[in-house]
Formats: sequence, C-alpha cells, structure tokens
Amino acid sequence: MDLFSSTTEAVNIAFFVTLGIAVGMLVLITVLMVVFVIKYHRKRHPKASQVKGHTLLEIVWTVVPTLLALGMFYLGWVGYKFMRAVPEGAIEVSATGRMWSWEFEYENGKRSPELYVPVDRPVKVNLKSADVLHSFYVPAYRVKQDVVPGLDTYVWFHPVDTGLYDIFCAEYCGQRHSYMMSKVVVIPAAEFQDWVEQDVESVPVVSDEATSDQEQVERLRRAGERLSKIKGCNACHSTDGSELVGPTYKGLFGRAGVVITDGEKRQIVVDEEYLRKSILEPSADIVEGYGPVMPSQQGITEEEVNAIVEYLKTL
Ligand SMILES: [Cu+2]
Repeated sequence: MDLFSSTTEAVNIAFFVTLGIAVGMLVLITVLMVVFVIKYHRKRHPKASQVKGHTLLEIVWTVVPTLLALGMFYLGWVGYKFMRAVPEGAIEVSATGRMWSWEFEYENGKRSPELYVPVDRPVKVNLKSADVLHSFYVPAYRVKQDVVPGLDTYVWFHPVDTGLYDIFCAEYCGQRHSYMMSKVVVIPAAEFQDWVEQDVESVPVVSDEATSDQEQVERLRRAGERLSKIKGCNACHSTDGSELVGPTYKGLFGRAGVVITDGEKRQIVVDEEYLRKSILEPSADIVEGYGPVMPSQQGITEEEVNAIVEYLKTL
C-alpha cells in the first residue's frame, strides 16, 4: 500500500511537515528568548550565579531535535522512493529539451510541442537533452528533474483533473531560457486517443496520385509549419518580423543579405539551397549581426527539411 496518492501529495507532506517543524522551532526559540530576557534581566538578577548541568534537560533537547530531524528525513526518503517508482499502466512519453523548447514524442511516433495526456492515468516522461543542461519542471505535479546531455532520466505523475498545467525549464540554459515554457494538457481518455492518432506522420506522404500538385505543396507547407513548432524553431525565429535571437522568418525567402562564411563577408540571396544548408549546418553561414548559437538539427530527415523549406518559402 502506497503511503501517498500522488507525487503532489508526497512533496506537499514533506514540505508542510518540515515547514511546520521549522515554524514551531522558530516560535519556541523566539518566545523562550524573550521570556528569558525579561525574567533574567539585570535589574531582577544583579548578580549572575553559576548554573551546573541539568541531565534531564540535556537528554530532552538532544533526543527531541534528533527525532524531528529523522522524521523529516523519513518523509523525504519515502517521498523520493515513491517518486522514482513508476506505477504500472503508466503511458510513456519522451521529452527532449533543446535551446529553447520542449518536444514530446508518443509511442506511435506522434510529436507535439505540448504534453497531451489522458486524465486519471499515470504518465512517465522519459527525459533527454539535445544540447545543454535543462530541467523539466511541472509545479502542479511537484516534479522537477535535471535533463543532462548523455543521461537518460524520467519523472512520473498522475493527473487527476483535466486542464492546463505549466511546464518550465528550471535550469538556466542560455539567452531565451525563460521562454522555454510549455503546457501539460490533460484531457479525457477518449479525446486523448483521438488526438494521439491524428497527424502521426510529421511529414505526409506526397506521392499520392489522387491529389494535385498544389494540394501536395500545401500539405508539405502545413507539415513544415508544425515541424517548426515541434523543433522549437519559433523560439528564436519570429514569423511576424520581430527580432529574437535569430533572423525573422518573415519575408525570408528571396531576401538579400550579408552572411559571414569562414570569417569572410559575402552577399547572398536566400534560396532553397541556402535554407537547406542553414538548417543542416547552422554555423556555416552566419547572418551578419547574429551569433553562431543555433544548435545543430541532429536527426532531422530529408523530408522534414523539405517540409520546413516549403513552409519558409510562404512567409
Ligand atoms: Cu532549458
């Protein structure tokens, strides 16, 4: 029989018991101090007298704080064990942290920039980092776990109410760290089932003869738009012309500009080839005025690059 019903409860109990003991000690010590200052004031006791030890008092003030400290440790320990033991029947979702977004992937290959989960079922989130140190933090479920490159780890939680819950990155990971936010979207199980089966393929198969060329391009463009959200491109590249860490996507295709290649300035016009190269080798041509900060898009497929390029052409 589990001691707790949820990760929230495990943390809350340890937190409030520890807080209660701390506040109790603060009040006790402060009150005693004030009482003693008044009671043993120099006016009442002009001459200080030597006090010898008091065995019972010594035992009490050694044993009681020891028990309190052990009690706090015990709650922390059982809570920690509970939070590392994923219950049976949990759905599994992979989460990848990268500068500066979270990407979630489901067992059927479906990907999303938000963490959709069915209500009333435990969720195990397998965590990994694509670049630097991040920390996956969902305050509502009291889970926070560092996400370290090269280290696979996890958290689990059990959503009992539908709704939206914040996800933050709780480890400073660069310029737009504070924008590295997402949501846990808790929905009824049937709705979740529908959602997880939609748009499983990140890029639609384009060789469908029944559709016109125009429709195929449109499907590719939509896939590109979704990918740019999933891959976190929008964290640094705006689509409305505003300046973020990287150049805006607005009006990008066909724009003329200066890039720095191997330390040399050169004039370019943005075409398909340039876009493709900039996705695959972000440090090759750096747009003048920006830093070489874009992470490499490891593991991106040819189709995904095509879809993103198609999308960028339309902005
Ligand atoms: Cu981060």
